[in-house]
Parts: sequence; C-alpha cells; structure tokens
Amino acid sequence: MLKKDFLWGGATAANQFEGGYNEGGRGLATSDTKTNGSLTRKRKHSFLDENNQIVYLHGSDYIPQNYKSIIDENMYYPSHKAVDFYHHYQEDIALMAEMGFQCFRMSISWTRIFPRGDEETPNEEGLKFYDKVFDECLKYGIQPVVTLNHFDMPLYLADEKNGWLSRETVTYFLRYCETVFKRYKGKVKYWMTFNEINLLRGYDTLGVHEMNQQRYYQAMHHIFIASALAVKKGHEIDSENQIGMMLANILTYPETCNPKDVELELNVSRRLKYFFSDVQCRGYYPSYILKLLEREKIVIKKEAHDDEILKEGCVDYIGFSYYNSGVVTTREDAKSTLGNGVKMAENPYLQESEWKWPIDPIGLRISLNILWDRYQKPLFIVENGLGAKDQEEADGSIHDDYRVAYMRDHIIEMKKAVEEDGVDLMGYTPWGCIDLVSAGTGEMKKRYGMVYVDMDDEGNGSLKRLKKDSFYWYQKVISSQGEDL
Ligand code: BGP
Repeated sequence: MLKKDFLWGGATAANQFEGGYNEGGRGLATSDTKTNGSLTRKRKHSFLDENNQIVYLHGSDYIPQNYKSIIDENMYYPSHKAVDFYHHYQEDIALMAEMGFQCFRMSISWTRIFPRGDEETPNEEGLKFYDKVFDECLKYGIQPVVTLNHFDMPLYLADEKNGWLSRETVTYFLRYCETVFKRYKGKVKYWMTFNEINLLRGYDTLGVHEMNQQRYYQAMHHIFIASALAVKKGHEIDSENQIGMMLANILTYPETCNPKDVELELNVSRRLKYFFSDVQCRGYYPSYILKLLEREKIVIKKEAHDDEILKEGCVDYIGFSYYNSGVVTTREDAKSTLGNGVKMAENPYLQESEWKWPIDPIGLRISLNILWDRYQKPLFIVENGLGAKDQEEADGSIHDDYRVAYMRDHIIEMKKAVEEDGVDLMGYTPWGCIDLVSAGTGEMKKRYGMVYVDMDDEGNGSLKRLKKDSFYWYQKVISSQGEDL
C-alpha cells in the first residue's frame, strides 16, 4: 500500500502555464524572449546585436556579451500568455480539486516578486497573486508544492550581471527565497529549489553569455550554493518546511554487456545526473567530478565557507522527473548523441511516443530503486507523462486512452517499487495536468494534460477547459489510492 499521506496531484511551471507576463508589476524573465519552436524550428531568444539589429539565437548558442534581450513585436512568445492560469486559477484549481488532487506542483515566477531581481523590496502585487493561488488550493485541502526556480530568471540579471556566473545572483536569489518563505509560511510546506538542476545550461536557465565549460561549472557552483543557502534559510524560517531538489532522471542503459559500454553508462550517468544529486544530497562534490575538473583544467572560484554551506544545505527529499530512458553505446557508427558527444542507440524493446521518446515504465521502478539505494532519502515523482496530440470530438469529449495507458503502466511500476521494494515515496504529480506550453518546442499540440485547453501553437483559441477521458480515470485512481487502475 502507498502511504496514507501519499500526495496525488499534478505539476506545472509558471513560464509554461501562468501567462500575465506584463501584469501585476511583473518584470521580464529570460523565458519571455523565447520564441515558439514550431514557428522558427528551434526555440530561439531574440537579442539586439552591436548594430542594433534583431538576431535570434538558441539558448545553448554562443551569445556575445554585449547582446541584449529584446521583445520583437512581430514574434509569438508562448510564455506571455501561456494558458493564462493568471486569470483562470480559480477554475483550474477547482478542476484539480474535482480530480481529487491532494497537492499541486507549480512554480513561482521570480520576476513577479522581484521584477529586475536586484530590488531591495518585493512587488506586493506579485506576492498577493500567489496568496490568492495558495488560499484557493488550501480551500480544497490541496497542498501547494512550490518550485522556486523553473527554467527562467530575471532578464535584467541575465543581461546586466551575466546571470548565474555572478556571485551576486546568489544574494538576489536568496532574498527572493527568504521573501516567499516568510510570506507563505503556514501556507506552503513543500518546496523544491531548482527544476531539473542537471539540465540547466542555456541562456534561459543560467543567463550566462559566452558560455564555455569553465563558466558552466562556475555558474553551477553558484546554483549549488544558492540552493543550499535556500534550504538552510527555509528550515530556519519554518521547521515544518520540506525542501527538496529536482532532478531530471535521465535513465541510461548500456547497449551491450561489453564492459566498455557498461563503463560508458556509469560515466554518463555520473556526469549528467548523479553529480547533481550527490552534491545536493551528500553536501560535497564527488571525487569523480573533482578529478574531471582537474583533468579539464577547470578551476571553480569558491568563497571561504562554501564547503560548509554545501554540507549544511542538504535537501530533505529528491523530486524527480521521469519520462523515458535512453541507451548509450561505444559503437562508432551510432548516429544520435546525448550531448557531450555521447552516442545513443535505439532500444528495440521499447515503443516510442509521437515525439520519439521511448516509453519505459519498468525504468521508473528501476530509477526509484537506484535513487533510494544511493541516498536513502524520500523520493517524489514530480513529473511523468505522455506528450501527445489530442482530438476534440464534436461533443467536446477527448478520448485519450493512450495517455491513460501510459500513466497506468507507470503507476503500476511505481507501486511495485513501494510495495515490493520498500522505496519511500512521497507522491506522484504527472506533468502538465492541465495542458500547457511545451518547454522543449514551445508547442501547444504536445499535450500532457487530463484537462484540455483550447489553444493552438500560435496562441489562438478560446482557452476553454475540457475534461479528457483521463480526467475521470485519474479521479478514480486517486479516490481508490491507486488501487483502481
Ligand atoms: C521537463 C520540464 C518541464 C517539461 C517537461 C516536458 O524537462 O521540467 O518543464 O515541460 O520536461 O517536456 P516538453 O515540454 O519539452 O515536452
């Protein structure tokens, strides 16, 4: 059996869900200059170059130091309206309550609280918005689970301070965290610091210009310090607070039992995943990364108490996303890559989603066990789901049996991890419980929700909310505590 207080719910993020980008005194965030990928092929940010010309660059491109972000009136930026939770929060939370949610994972938009990032005092109107959201949740007995930073940062800090490369950003982030911890004390108990910390890399998430390996590790060091200080502060402000990390759980398999493939998988999973959870759960840099930094001649500039800060700021739990698994190979002729030049192979045992993501429910059980064995800290599945195209029928119904099948298979494996393996699991919040903008592509047609939102890739549509078949199915799952699947 799952725990009595197991948290069933759903997950969203401000830049993909909230909208109202220029309302209530909110400042611009890096996510607000990110175009829709289905229009420009790749999601790109708009900048003014040294000749005052607008140029478009992908977040992971090399962005010259003097390029400044700009909003191009001729372009569509999905975060500006998203699916307008800003004006639909009452309706949306009522739908979540109807499904039986016990928790709702969402993120606070940093620039709603500190519009530039470096102000001394917060924006009261922004704080009030989240008061209303949390009160609305609590009215139905829904616990907010709040991500402090989900794939964005104040644009001003990115362009004027070089984002997380600057130590100052740690101070500003902590000011923001302290503000929301104090303001929402008694309303919010579950927090997470940085969404998918192991995927932060591009301009949107780190705000760093002229990125290279040296700068990457320095910026990540600042993020680790910021997260650890936030955990410490959060505990001081309210000892009830549970503050977790958030890991993109990229599960990798070696292609064969050739020890070279197995060794490659070990190194890949350390470099792309466990480095981040090791620092945040154990409180120090693992030896394999220290050696790697030495080999690559990367020197991280640390302040006097940084090692202590990391030790004192270990997280209470591990939130993670799980969508798929991948296969790594040492075969030279393999075509696709995982980044860092790591070669990937197809998994002949798995089917793929429409977006070519392999579907691997057993991988979820494996992941839960690996993380539990490694850290012995409570786990929380804070993202999981199937991105798929949905068809609205003439009567407004949406028959998403493919989504139900995906979730059912994953919940079955999740339960085995708890019931047969004894993993300590806090809850399950499927991604995009109400349809929202895709992070990767900026599209609307890649839908994850149990609630359909009438909007297309260019932002046209009535924004009306419709219950999909999965809505009724998930309602049953929650009310039966995962027994009726
Ligand atoms: C995770 C992010 C989410 C999200 C999800 C699905 O990486 O934390 O923000 O959107 O993946 O990805 P996508 O939207 O690209 O389908």
